[in-house]
Amino acid sequence: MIDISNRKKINIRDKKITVIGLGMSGTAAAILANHLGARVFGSDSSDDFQVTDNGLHLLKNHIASETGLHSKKIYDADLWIISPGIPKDADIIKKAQGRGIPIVGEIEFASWYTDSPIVAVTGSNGKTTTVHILSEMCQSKNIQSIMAGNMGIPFSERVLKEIKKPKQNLAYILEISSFQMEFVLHFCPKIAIYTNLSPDHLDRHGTMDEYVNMKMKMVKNMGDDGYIVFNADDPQLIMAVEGHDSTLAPFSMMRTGLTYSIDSKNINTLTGNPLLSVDDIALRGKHNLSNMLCAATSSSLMGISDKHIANVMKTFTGVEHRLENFAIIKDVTYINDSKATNLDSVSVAIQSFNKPVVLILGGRNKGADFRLLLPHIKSSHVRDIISYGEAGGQISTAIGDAVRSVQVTDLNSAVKTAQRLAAPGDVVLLSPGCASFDQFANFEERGQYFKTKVMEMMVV
Ligand code: UMA
Ligand code: ADP
Repeated sequence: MIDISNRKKINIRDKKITVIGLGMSGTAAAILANHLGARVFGSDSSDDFQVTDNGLHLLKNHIASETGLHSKKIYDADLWIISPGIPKDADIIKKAQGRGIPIVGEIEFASWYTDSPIVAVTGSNGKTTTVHILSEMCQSKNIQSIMAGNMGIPFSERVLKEIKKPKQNLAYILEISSFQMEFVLHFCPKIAIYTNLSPDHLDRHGTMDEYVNMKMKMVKNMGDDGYIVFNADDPQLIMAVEGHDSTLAPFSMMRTGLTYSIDSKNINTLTGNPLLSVDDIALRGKHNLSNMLCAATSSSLMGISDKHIANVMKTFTGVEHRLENFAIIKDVTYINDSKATNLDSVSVAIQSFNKPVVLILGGRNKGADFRLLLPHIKSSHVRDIISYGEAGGQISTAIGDAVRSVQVTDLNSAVKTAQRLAAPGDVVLLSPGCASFDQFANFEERGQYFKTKVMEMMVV
């Protein structure tokens, strides 16, 4: 076995490493471990096209792998690196633990091989948006910011790049999910950021407490030289960060006396000087204002000037699949919010419109109770709800007769129904509140499909 108790002394050369899961992160971790001289074996129980293709890619890099099963060979290892998609209570994990094999997640593994500062962003919603804003803000004369993590670029891939071409001024802006924190040991960001906390991924974590525990593992190794940037409008977060050794750097939409604060017109600096007018911020929505404050507070800790922060606020226009306004057809506005996979993100989406909304909800439920949406729906301009997919029945039952609703089988039928129900001036909003996996490979594919189906209507 490899002794992983001291991060600085971990040596994987000639050691046997099994990588479990050959998605994006497993594949990148296998290539990094191979580059560092380990004898790597990749294993994935699936034989789908992408996984098989990744196995072939490893083969080209002289890395052995298997797909479609986990054979006994996986236990012949000094260390396991696991992908975020594999839950810590999986049978294979328990067996490996029983045999004394040390297990680390892909983020933990990659973090051993860089000394560049890490800014780690987590939260239930707004992670990807904040990571993108923050990365733009940090990109400056003294810092080259590198995005990675849950936003879709494996950390291992970026670290390997750094190993091959070292640079002095790198800073990693990592998006971190609760899944990625299940197996961390030494991971220690310089700045840890919490955007907000609300129920999510309860199908995996079981309880809200367990979900929050995973999120808080991100700061467990940080000391008094670290900073925790957190949303001070979120009571659960205030409690969660209380008493930590690191310096607390709150951001808030309501409080004053912070690095940045908001009044009715402007975002102001700590000294009370206006940074910019709220109307000059390109990205719409109150939740995005919160994301901006979060990124600005963090950038300021990274030594970025107010002027540069304000410039990014003026020019950043958002990330695809997040309240993406992509078409106006016959005076109906179509919004793709496919990344809204929990109820909190649906709630902020529907509060963002002051026109009648035809809302499309559906997909695979991640353990949410859709009745919690009712008060938000009632206080919004939602006029119709179209539910579809695996969770369609549950959604339809939860909505009852709160607003007009109709259940259909799939997203294609949902688009056609929305087109029929929408009148000029309306908004058709795909903000599904569910995972995509019942009918799509991921939320990106679902969003693209939605946009394609809507655009096809233009030519009919
Ligand atoms: N598998 C096994 N054995 C098992 C169980 C699973 O071999 O017992 C295999 C599966 O067949 C699969 C692989 O393990 O091929 C698991 O891969 P993965 O799901 O970890 O997928 P990756 O492609 O590595 O993507 C992961 C993140 N996926 C998840 O957390 C589910 C990606 O986040 C992330 O972008 C990527 O790493 C980058 O490093 C996606 C996500 O949905 C976008 N994240 C969740 C979210 O944002 O809500 C947390
Ligand atoms: P994450 O990476 O945490 O999933 P994203 O930035 O991808 O966050 O946004 C996911 C969904 O949440 C989108 O529908 C987006 O409109 C919504 N959202 C973004 N920021 C926030 C926020 N601060 N609070 C609530 N919802 C948000």
